[in-house]
Amino acid sequence: NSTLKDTLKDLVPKRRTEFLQLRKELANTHLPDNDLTVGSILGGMRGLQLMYWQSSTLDPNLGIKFHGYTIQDCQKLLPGPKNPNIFYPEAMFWLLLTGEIPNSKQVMGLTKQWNEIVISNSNLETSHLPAEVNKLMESLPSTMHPMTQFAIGVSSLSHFSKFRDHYSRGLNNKLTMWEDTFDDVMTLLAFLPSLAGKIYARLHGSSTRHKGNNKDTTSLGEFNSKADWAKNLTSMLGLLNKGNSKNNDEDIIDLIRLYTGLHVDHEGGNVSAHATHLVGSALSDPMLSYSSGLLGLAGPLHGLAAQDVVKFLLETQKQVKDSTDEKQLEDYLWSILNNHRVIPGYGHAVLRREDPRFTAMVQFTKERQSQFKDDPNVNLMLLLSKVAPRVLAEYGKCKNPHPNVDSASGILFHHYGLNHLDFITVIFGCSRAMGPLAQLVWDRIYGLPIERPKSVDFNYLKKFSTLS
Ligand code: AMX
Repeated sequence: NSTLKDTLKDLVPKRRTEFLQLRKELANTHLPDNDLTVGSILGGMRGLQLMYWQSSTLDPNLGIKFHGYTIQDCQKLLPGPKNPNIFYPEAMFWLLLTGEIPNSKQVMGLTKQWNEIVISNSNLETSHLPAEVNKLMESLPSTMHPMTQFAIGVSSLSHFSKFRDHYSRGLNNKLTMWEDTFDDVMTLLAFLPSLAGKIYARLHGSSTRHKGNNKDTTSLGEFNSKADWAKNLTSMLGLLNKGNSKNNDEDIIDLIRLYTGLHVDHEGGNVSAHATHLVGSALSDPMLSYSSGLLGLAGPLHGLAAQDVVKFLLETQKQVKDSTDEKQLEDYLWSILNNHRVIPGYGHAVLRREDPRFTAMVQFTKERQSQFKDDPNVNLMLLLSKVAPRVLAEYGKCKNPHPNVDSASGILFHHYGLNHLDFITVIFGCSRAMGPLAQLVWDRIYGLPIERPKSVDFNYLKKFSTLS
């Protein structure tokens, strides 16, 4: 009379032991007619060149390159506000799609197009979202994780997908469907700041309307049809005019511009990009495709690490008597590792050096030292980036002991008043949309096929091992 779970529980110890034995025994074994080893099939396909990606490649030692341009190149070459090293994310999207560095006029034109999409497709009486999406978002429990709300909001925009509509009516064909994909991608990117603003406002439980009428819960700040995408995102999160004289509005906008410009793409194999590409390969529309990417970004080993890092830093402040003392920090890190937990914000599946995106975020703090010098959490983040690699290298397990992309960003948002830590990954999701969605346009241009790898089962693998 045992239940399904009890039956499974009985099976687990034997099956797990067999599986681990098989994985060890066959690590270097090639299956018939297969160039891959069993080790790579069972090891997350690490390092296998299995995908085509148009816009970016990740060099384990140099970091990400967008059409050959490093992050430093982009900081120098892409149009942005006057402030050094800052560029508009719109400029990065242009580069991702075309491989060309746009000029300022082209970037301003793109911003204008996105803002017009928002204005002309929203019911401005209630929000800067289509009325149906706004209604749906209002119906979600405000306690639901922001990333779940975000993925629901993005998939609901599929209701307005030109690609889906034309496909169902037989109006597009293989040669032209990239254009509908492109138009949907523009719609989706245009609405991301309003959607993020909506979710953030609802987290606060109360909110004000953009025109001062507080019966609606649109966003905590204004949408400005003349502002760039990142400025509107910052504003709609209510991060402007916080009244703290030390924190200049222009700096927080620049942080969001830099962050959302840098996190757009990290070649194709990471979970959010791969999920978008995989789902898109079934000709699901861009909204459904990217919604699946967001659900992957919501995993703690991927994008959620950003919020985990901030929680970890705040917890470290509580647990360690003096967080400026390297020895105390080292001991604390060892206690984490000895409890079989990971140190969030360190390590990477592909990179084998400090993440250049982390370097760029740290550079941002150095350029504004007077603002950050008295923030104990930012100082802890900086000190940990020296201590943790030493500890992780001695620990000896992880292939890359250096800080990754998520190590610095969250605590900088926190510094500027973003106080709902669960929300941090939503900002990552606004940025990450650009790379996988640019790829989706190219998937359609090239007519790439549906992805359908072959899988193998336990009984088949067993034949090649001593378990048979
Ligand atoms: N702390 C403790 N242990 C770590 C570690 C860390 N920061 N990074 C890796 N390890 C461990 C792994 O858990 C693994 O242990 P196991 O053999 O017991 O399973 C071992 O070291 C080998 O791992 P690896 O080959 O170096 O890394 P991976 O490709 O399996 O995983 C990653 C990569 C990012 C998931 C891992 O480094 C990790 O968990 N880091 C902490 C979470 C994090 O910062 N994620 C954000 C990544 C960036 C992003 O996608 N946003």
